Amino acid sequence: MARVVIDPVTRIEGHLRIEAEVEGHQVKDAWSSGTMFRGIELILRGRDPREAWIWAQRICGVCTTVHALASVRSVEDALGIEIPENARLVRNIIAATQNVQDHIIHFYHLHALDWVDVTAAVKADPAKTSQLAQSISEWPLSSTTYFKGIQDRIKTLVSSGQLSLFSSGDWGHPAYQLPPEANLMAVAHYIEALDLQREFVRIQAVLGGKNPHPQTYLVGGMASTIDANEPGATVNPERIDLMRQLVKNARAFVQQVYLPDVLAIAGFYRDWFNHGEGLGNFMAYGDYSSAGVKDASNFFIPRGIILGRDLSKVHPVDVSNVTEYVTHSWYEYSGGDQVGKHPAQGETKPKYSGPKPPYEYLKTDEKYSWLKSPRYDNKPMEVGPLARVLVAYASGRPQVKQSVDAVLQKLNLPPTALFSTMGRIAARALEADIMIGQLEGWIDQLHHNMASGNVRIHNGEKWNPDTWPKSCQGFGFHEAPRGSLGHWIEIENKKIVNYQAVVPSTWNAGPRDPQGQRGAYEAALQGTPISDPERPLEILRTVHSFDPCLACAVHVVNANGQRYGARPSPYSGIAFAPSMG
Ligand code: NFE
Ligand code: MG
Repeated sequence: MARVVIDPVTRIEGHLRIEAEVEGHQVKDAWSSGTMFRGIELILRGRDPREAWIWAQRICGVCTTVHALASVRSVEDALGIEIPENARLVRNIIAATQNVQDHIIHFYHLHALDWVDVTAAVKADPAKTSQLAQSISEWPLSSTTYFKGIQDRIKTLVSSGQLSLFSSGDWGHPAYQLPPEANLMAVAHYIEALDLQREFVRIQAVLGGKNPHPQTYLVGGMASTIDANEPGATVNPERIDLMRQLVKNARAFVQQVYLPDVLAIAGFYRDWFNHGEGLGNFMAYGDYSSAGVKDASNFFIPRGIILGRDLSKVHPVDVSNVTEYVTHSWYEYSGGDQVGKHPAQGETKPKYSGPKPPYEYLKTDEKYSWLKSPRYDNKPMEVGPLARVLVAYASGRPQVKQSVDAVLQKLNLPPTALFSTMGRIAARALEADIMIGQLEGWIDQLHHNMASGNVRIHNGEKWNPDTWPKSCQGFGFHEAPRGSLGHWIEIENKKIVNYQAVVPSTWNAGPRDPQGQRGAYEAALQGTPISDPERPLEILRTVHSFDPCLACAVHVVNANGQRYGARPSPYSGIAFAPSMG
């Protein structure tokens, strides 16, 4: 039995370490560890709840904005504030834009190179690449000359010996199975996606002033202005046109490039519908309301739980069943480390007890992560695009059923194939397509409201803290790109006394609980085939399929700037770890 360590895992946000026991070319067991402490929840204590979102939004620079939304919602829940329709629409548009942009970046820039061998693209025949591209899509950038131009750029990179952003990949690894032409096509789309995502996210600059981290949130609504006759308004006819155009371009890209690429890659890697299954429990808080966040029945993304891979039943979600354990996490709880605490009573008391660097392995039978272990009704849950798509599918949502069935039919696979590494990738692409279709509708509604003079966007009734109860608690949620996000706030004497965020990547990347139940990454890695233990590319495939964000998951480097656990990597992929968190 060999222990394989990947630290840091790259092409993610934040600091993740995976230890895996490999025997007979298969992962027997795995441990997921967040290796950096952060402490935004502590920074929030004692502050005015109306400014919590500004701080909370900085939990992450990748799923930018999602923590602002969950935060304002937690305060609105605590104070009983209803927001105007326009605020709901603007929030939906910002969030859906984030979701789609995040999914595109994830597939092309963070994940594709686990499947696409950039260096093999130099062997492709540009004419055959053109044929391949035209056989799967109408996308216009598909001529022989176009692909030849891309190939010449890659050849220049490869022959210079400096692969730039493609350096230190596992090029030539036996697990790469695409023909050279598919590699060339995918590299071309990797480059196109860089431009596309940058353009598309201008919607956030329109509605939020900037990206990342839009600045127009307010407890009670938004600070964006709507005025059909005002060139300086956030929303005016010109801005509506711009947003529509940006959505149209992105929609074409998602439908003619992203989805066909996912289908093509899935077709070459059918095996990966059999690997990376994981827990079989899935949860979605649901989101994107058409009538307020209190009643989940109006959510565009439905709420629900699927247990034990049973798609015949969708269980309700009651957030009072959420707890977090620290049995295997570098924290201590008053009352002992074996008990679970509901986030409303949650504590953030860091206590590192792992090995002093440099070290070889973590003490995985003790505490081994800065992430806590969230559980629902004491069960581990997978969250994210796959969970959302499965909940919607099992709930019988027609559009989702139709899209999922079409993909399964094309690939000749049963629904159970979705419980896999490739299932996560397919679900994310389907979700991007579904979300972008919905975006147009929300922009239309905003346009309609503007045209009919309905411009109210903020409810200021409870703005004055003198109107607040002496103490209150609230829960704010969002379906962030990586899954169900919850913020719990406790307000006393107009100040925050406790704040807890339980985020998607904590659900997925968290360690074992006191019962020894694995987190979602840990469970998904069991049984992963490993062709070369020195280069465990296959582990990255499954871990990356969750789109890890450890910055979110462990919500400020400690005061000494000390990093626990990080050491020179015995194995890492491509260095792309923007430390914006
Ligand atoms: Ni930093 Fe995030 C998302 C949140 S974490 S990326 O999506 O919340 O998983
Ligand atoms: Mg937390």
